[in-house]
Amino acid sequence: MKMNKQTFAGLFLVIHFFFPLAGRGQNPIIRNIYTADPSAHVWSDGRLYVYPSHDVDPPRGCDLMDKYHVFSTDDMVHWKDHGEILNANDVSWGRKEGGFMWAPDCAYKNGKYYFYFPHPSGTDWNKTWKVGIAVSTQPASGFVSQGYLDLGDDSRSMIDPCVFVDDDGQAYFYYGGGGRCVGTKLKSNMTEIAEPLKTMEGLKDFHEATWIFKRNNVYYLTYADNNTVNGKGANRLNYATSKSPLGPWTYGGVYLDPTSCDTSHGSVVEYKGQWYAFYHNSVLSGRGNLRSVCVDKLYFNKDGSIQKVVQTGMLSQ
Ligand code: FUB
Repeated sequence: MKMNKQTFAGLFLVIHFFFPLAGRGQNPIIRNIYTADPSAHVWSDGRLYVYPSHDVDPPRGCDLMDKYHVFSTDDMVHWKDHGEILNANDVSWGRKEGGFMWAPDCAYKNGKYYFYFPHPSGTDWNKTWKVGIAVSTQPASGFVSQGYLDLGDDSRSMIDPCVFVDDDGQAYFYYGGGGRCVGTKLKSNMTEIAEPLKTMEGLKDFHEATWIFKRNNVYYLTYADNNTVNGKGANRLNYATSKSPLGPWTYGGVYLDPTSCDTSHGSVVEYKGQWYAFYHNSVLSGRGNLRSVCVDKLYFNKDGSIQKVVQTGMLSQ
């Protein structure tokens, strides 16, 4: 079929109206809004979904982060922005001033997607954290805020929930703060913990950003440390391994060097036979609190140890 310029332009607009593209493969992969703290999952429709948090321009620390978008791809090149799935205004129990929608995660069980997000319930945000839950039957729309996990008093300074569903269907919940990472089993309703929270032993210099994945029957726990360079935050991503999802863990080392942000936060996932490390940097904005999600290939050595990720996103600095 022959196309004149007008037909081509019309087709381009129609395609982009129905399939808005957030990025086209080069790091940072998401360029239409600022995003951080990517949690990546592959769901049964064969697409890879990223659940990040959203940095607001101009930033005030991480205070103004007020909503979540979801992104997906089927080729690691073209990224679709599915739009906003949850806003601080939707959270009935949340602090009245809003903001502080920090690093989330999503899990799938029995036909439902469970979206877990840290959010304070009070004005004194740093002492009132809770882990909210929103549920949907779709991976990137229709989420309805449901309340929060009952995690006891300990939870008030804990952030960055991570939910890992093992091959046998058992789900595990993790989060952290104050130098401590804790985890436990979730009940099959995905909204209650089944046992008391347990400290994850064996981690070195844990700060935040827990992520769990499994490879060759080995569990990996990745997290951000407290690293500084010249007195400035320059967190790195570390990993530890275990034969059990709740540890004890054997420290493995740093797999992602500082990314140009003071914070670091990532996830690791296998897609179409290749392992990937998701993380954020600040190369688009030049500002540590206006972050952008990146992805690079991740490689393992024969003994299961993780090779240092080559950050191709840094090339565009
Ligand atoms: O994005 C807000 C907070 O910064 C996250 O919860 C932490 O992991 C850090 O990336």
